[in-house]
Amino acid sequence: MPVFAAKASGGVVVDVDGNSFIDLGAGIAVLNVGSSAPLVAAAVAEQADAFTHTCFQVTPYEGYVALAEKLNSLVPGDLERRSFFLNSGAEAVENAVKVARSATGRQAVVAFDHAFHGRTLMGMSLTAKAAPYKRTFGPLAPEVYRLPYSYPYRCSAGASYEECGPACAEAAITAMDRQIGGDRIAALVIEPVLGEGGVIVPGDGFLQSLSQYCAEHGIVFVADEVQAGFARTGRWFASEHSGIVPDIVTTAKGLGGGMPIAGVTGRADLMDSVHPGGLGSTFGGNPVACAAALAAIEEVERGGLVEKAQRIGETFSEKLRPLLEECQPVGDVRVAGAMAAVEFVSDRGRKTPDPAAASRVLARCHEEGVIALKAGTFDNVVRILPPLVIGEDLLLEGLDVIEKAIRAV
Ligand code: PLZ
Repeated sequence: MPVFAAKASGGVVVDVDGNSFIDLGAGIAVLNVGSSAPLVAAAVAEQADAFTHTCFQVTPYEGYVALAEKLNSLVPGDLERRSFFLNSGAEAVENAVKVARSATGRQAVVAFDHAFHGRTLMGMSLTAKAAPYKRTFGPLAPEVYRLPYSYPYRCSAGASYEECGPACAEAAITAMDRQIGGDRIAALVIEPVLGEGGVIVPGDGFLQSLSQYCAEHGIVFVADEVQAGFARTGRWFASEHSGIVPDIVTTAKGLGGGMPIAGVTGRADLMDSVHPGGLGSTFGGNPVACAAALAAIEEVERGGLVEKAQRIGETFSEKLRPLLEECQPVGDVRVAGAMAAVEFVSDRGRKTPDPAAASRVLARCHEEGVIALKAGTFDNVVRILPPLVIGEDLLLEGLDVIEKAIRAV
């Protein structure tokens, strides 16, 4: 948007000309605790006053250790865990793959249709969409295999909404068995809810079957929780909805309360298997970013933001689901807690993607002062990701604008 930010708080961005915008994008799912959360702002100021950097692998500091312990206890499952920190989601995914390869002595990595995992070499190789992410940037990393993701609205196995989960899991498992070889696969990297792919919630049973296959074949199951994690979907981690226990969880975005930090939290035996000095980063787990992350976790806990995300999801469903009945270009409405999407089609029967409709809706929202985001492999999805601290009135006001824009289109 041609809008330069001057100040932001509580779900409102004020630009340099004094215009206010309702923020339903949260800086792409980063500002879960808001753009100027009091505990985060205070922790950043206090840490910056004490010291801004040492490099953890030169002279360590307590904030890093405290954050690692906190994440170890927060990720799903009752396993002994280790965490280390980097600067971006892409780096977290890269490092999860390094750990998995080193721990298993295998090379193949499995990723899924419609996935987004970052813009570094391994990140873009794991990412599904060619343009704009891979075009002109090759060659890509070898030994990356792509399998179907359960996308119930467009099930690639041709199954119904209810049957898509088991059908796509079977297709993916057959491909792992027959085309790659389960014993060659180091890691399966998957978003438990697709973010950039268009807020796609996989069908029941999909993640469970894949997780079980990984356990049986010694494959490291990496849940990329960069976008769907950190309370966004109404649980601390989106993996919890299906009851799976990932071997490694990657985090970023919401983790730092707006400061750049990413985490790799994995099973202790996998993480400890890597040789000393094999993993590292100058800035990773920067003390100011660690202080911000600890404060952001406290904001989520004190503010009841996990429950708040569930309530936002209910509001989304009430406001957006009726559009499915009433508006011809709306093909699908998806809600995962405080993560929602409206998918546009020009022909409901054929489900022909209508990217122009999504663009028109977004342009209208922007004109009316609401920030929302584009998503989807076909560029035909409007994605809504408010800060979890947003007030109910403001959220409804923003959703009214989106609803009117959809009806107008
Ligand atoms: N994994 C699941 O959603 C980042 C991309 C913004 P970084 N998504 C926003 C853009 O256009 O580059 C993302 C994600 C998932 C990894 C990443 C990568 O995180 O912090 O952007 O590197």
